[in-house]
Amino acid sequence: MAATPRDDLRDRERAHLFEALPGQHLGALWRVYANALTPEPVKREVPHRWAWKDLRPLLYEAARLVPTEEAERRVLMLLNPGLGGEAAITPTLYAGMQIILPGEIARSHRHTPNAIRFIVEGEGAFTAVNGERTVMKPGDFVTTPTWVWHDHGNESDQAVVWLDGLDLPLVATLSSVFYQKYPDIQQPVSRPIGDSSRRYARGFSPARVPLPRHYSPIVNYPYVEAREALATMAESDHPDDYDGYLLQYINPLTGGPVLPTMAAYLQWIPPHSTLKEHQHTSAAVYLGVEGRGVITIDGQAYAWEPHDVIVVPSWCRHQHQNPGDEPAILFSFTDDPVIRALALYREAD
Ligand code: 1HN
Repeated sequence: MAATPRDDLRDRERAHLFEALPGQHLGALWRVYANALTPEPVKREVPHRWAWKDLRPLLYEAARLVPTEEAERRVLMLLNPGLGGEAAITPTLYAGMQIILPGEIARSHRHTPNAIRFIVEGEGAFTAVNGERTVMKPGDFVTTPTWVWHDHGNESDQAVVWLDGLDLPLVATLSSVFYQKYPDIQQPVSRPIGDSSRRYARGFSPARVPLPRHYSPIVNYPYVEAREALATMAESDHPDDYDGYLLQYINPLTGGPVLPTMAAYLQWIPPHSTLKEHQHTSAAVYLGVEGRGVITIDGQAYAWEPHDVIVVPSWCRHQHQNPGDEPAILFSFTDDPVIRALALYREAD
């Protein structure tokens, strides 16, 4: 049908309207509706692997060139290639590799983002959390919850490297980042080594004292203990279809995740196994610990070795494989508690 003069007039008036909107910080929903409401998640973040053999030399070079006096934390951030250089590995999670040399101190501070660490190599550095120092070994899992004073030091004779995981992108999106420096470089030691484990990690908890329950009171979950739990499961249980043997680090006060925003796991993929593929709305950051394996993400295979990091974004189909003769052990942290708290958790196979 030919356009009538009336249609022409309306088109010109519409064009005027659309031009007037941006100047008033207004927008026409109907023109972007299909972008905003998609049948399934549309994401900027992509799957990616950071190979330890490529990352390691750059981290040690950073350690040689930049002292901790210049860098409050000497960290190479793992930047998701889809997120345009934002300090984020997914829209909710941050990850980085931190190195601390013998004699160095990473000064004391506190912030609202929660943090976890998983020790990659080297032994004998400590993290101090609320007056308690914990000396860290490879495979140890350490928590520094929201707003607790924390600093690191290395009184050993070797470099120590760990993976940092934070909920910083989420906390920043929620406009809730607060940060303070401790008045001194290090916080004073006010509790003995092992204090929190002896109080909380053995099936007891001090009674008649108010305890914050939204995060785990345990500072260090030693690798030997987590590995022993997994080996015990692998000896007696049937593996899970998707995750093999999956052990969660828990807050003993609730039985739930260690932190309000992040869950952490150690996982055992049995030798010669191909697990089932699935997808879910929580995102995961994996770190190879022992053995070798493959994570296939949306059809692309990412082989991993110890200390490689692989990100599986939300709603990506993924599948674990261990073609080798030895168990393949992976550490991971996820934003699962956030997704579940908001009733957004979905899973499909
Ligand atoms: C932080 O405080 C640490 O305490 C590591 O070791 C990484 C990344 C962003 C913001 C704060 C640490 C961090 C961080």
